Amino acid sequence: MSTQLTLALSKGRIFEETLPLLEAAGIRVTEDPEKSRKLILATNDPHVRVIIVRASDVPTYVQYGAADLGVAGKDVLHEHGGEGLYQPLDLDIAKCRMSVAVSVGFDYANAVRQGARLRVATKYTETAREHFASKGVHVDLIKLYGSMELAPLVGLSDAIVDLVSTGNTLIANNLVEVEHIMDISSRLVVNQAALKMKRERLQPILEAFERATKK
Ligand code: PRT
Ligand code: MG
Repeated sequence: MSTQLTLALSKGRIFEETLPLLEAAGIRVTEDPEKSRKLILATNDPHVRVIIVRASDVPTYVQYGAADLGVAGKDVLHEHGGEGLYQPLDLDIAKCRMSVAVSVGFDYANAVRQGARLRVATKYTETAREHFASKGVHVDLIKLYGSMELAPLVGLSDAIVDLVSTGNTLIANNLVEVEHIMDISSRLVVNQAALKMKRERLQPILEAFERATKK
């Protein structure tokens, strides 16, 4: 069986937190993405390679079959929509929460009560749209690609929708969390065609990940 498997990961926390799961499947990545500029990394298993892509691009690579499997946050999957993806496992890694935050001193509850139209800056426009629609809050969404925390400080928006982990970034920028939208962790995603065509190669990895996740 000469089938190759390609695993899509993003640098940073997802890569770091996926390593122990790979280890449980007997797979060791033999290069460090923080040191190497290579985007395709070899492993000790000649049938498995790792590609390094932006976190928000992982579902796209897997959807189109350029990667057979990948690891992506629920935040990213929710925005992508999950088309063409099989999501067999919540890996319980890279955990955080998605929240609404405003500047200290902005009376969010009152603004909502008064039916004010809120300007909300976020990278997560789909999730934000759904959240505010479900609450009946009228919003103008402003799409940003990073550093959402800055938006309320310079008057770009009244609120942000962003990920919060320790809460230190909010504190450092005089922001407060006013609503919890959802808990976030990362999931294993598998290309639906690969699941059928490469089942023999994929199955042991899925099983090892599942065992390691339950520990
Ligand atoms: O950084 P880049 O623009 O390339 O992409 P990315 O930010 O999407 O990737 P990365 O690697 O930073 O995050 C990958 C995944 O990790 C995300 O999709 C989430 O599912 C998950 N994750 C877990 C987080 C965090 N925790 C997190 N704290 N992603 C981002 N953050 C950021 C957050 O956006 C905020 O700016 O960290 C800051 C808040 O952290 P605290 O600890 O100060 O609250
Ligand atoms: Mg980041």
